[in-house]
Amino acid sequence: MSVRLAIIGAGIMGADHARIFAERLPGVDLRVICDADEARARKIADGFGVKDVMKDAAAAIARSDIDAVVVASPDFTHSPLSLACIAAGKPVLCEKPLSQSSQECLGVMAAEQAAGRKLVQLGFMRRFDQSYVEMKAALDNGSLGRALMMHNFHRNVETPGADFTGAMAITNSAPHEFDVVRHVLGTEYAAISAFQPKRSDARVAPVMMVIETVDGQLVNIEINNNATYGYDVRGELVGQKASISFSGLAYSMTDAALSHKTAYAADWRDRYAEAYWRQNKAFLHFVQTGAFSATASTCWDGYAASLVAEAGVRALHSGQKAKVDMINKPQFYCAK
Ligand code: ISE
Repeated sequence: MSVRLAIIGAGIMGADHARIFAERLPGVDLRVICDADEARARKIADGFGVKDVMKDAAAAIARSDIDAVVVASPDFTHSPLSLACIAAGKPVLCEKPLSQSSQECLGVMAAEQAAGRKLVQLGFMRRFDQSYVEMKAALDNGSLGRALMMHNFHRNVETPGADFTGAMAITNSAPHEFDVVRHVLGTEYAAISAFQPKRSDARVAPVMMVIETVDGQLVNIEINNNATYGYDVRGELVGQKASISFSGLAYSMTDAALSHKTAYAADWRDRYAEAYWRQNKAFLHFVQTGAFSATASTCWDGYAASLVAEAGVRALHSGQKAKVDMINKPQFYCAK
């Protein structure tokens, strides 16, 4: 039986999810594209042979011929729409972040626990990227020894708008690192510091963060939303015995004029194409079998990312190290 799917949000990520489900994942009947801007929804629907477009997300979620939902609308809608999916008993693949408010994340966690089963898979796709898969495996199989430090660079060509701020680098971009670093290290965070260098123009400067884990490891994260030259994500995990690192993906290299060149992706969709596909495949499997992926992020992970982001913004604004005070992990989220 095909999974009858609705996608809410017809922006960059809604379009990308539609393409992945329509072209790369058999077993999906993509029925509805929903967006407040109907013309935008229609454009995607026509591109992938989807019959229905809708403007009302709640009505799309409630449809009796929809089994599962993808939420790819603006960040502030993620948590209310996830709550609507939980109330309807429908699995949802919700784009990151679950919410920019840890309090709101707790509300979604409470609703999910009351429903008695996991329904929200959070779209932190980097967990499925081969670079992090290999990094985690190297740590888990003991070849690195104890993890000491993890270095992370995350650079975008430019901000989506001129109103992008340093705080937004922490709440919108850094959650990928906040999530995947916890996942790779298998730990939680204790404190965060955040700083910005000065640019010579009015564009938002990079944000440099240092996180201390509860196990005494150090993690640094550079978010540069105006790197200009390309989409570039790098990482290195330094262990007591060895270190493992990764940089961009390159399928080809050009040697010419006394130089050696590889290209950068323009944004995250190309760089993480395989990770998105693996993530969405895991979601489909979850909808079909009820088995929640052991790799995927839950609402608990969404809460953890949002809590450290809030502390990061406090640290950036105050210039002081901020503590990350988590609630105890509910038993519900302990076994996947
Ligand atoms: C964007 O919202 C994403 O989620 C991308 O994956 C990330 O690389 C980018 O920095 C964010 O702004």
